[in-house]
Amino acid sequence: IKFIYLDTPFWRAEVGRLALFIGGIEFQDVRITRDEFLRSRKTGKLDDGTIIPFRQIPCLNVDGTSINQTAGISRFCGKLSGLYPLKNAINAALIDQIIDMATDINVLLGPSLRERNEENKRSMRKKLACGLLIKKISYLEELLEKENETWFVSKKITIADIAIWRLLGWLTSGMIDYIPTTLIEPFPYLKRNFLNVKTHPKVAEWTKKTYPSDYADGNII
Ligand SMILES: N[C@@H](CCC(=O)N[C@@H](CS)C(=O)NCC(=O)O)C(=O)O
Repeated sequence: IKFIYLDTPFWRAEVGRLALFIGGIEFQDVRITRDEFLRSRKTGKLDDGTIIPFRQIPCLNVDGTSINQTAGISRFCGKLSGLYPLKNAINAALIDQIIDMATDINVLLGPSLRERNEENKRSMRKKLACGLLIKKISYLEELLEKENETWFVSKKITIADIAIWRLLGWLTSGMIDYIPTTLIEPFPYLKRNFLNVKTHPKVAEWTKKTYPSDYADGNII
């Protein structure tokens, strides 16, 4: 298995990479440069010829077959590693709704990530941070609070928890200007979920071996 993405701990890639790592599944952690990514967007291939079907990343290559789309890749890696149910359809759907919510939240940021005018960017992000973005995050808090739960589904870590951990880590990292690092301060359940993922022994082992010690994993304490 080859897992293809940029050299960053972005949620779209970390869900699959970490699931494989936690499950002890051997894989090649292929981290391409931005230049190679831009070339692949034109050609539909990496420099070594690996196909990128939708010219997007992450991309998984399994025995020569290339697969795009974060949610499907995450499920595939989760199934191999025991972090996504093989038989329990309801729990599977409950995990799916979280992964798709991570996508929705990510997509909310899209326009401001592409905006070049600093003032426009500031006003778009300020609006998000006290509008739709915080609303959607509060719905995630509601899910955990309603069940008085630490984990999103099935009382143990799944790909849903990993996705939200990295997404919130990214949002609160201070790397996205005008999105406050205190964004999830009002949400005790999400904070507990975040810290539980972060301190999970295999997650801690992965971040220690993969990233520098000053890696921006989010400002949640
Ligand atoms: N729907 C895709 C979107 C992935 C995506 O937006 N990836 C970015 C890099 S983080 C990308 O490849 N953008 C180029 C494009 O969408 O054409 C997924 O869920 O994986």
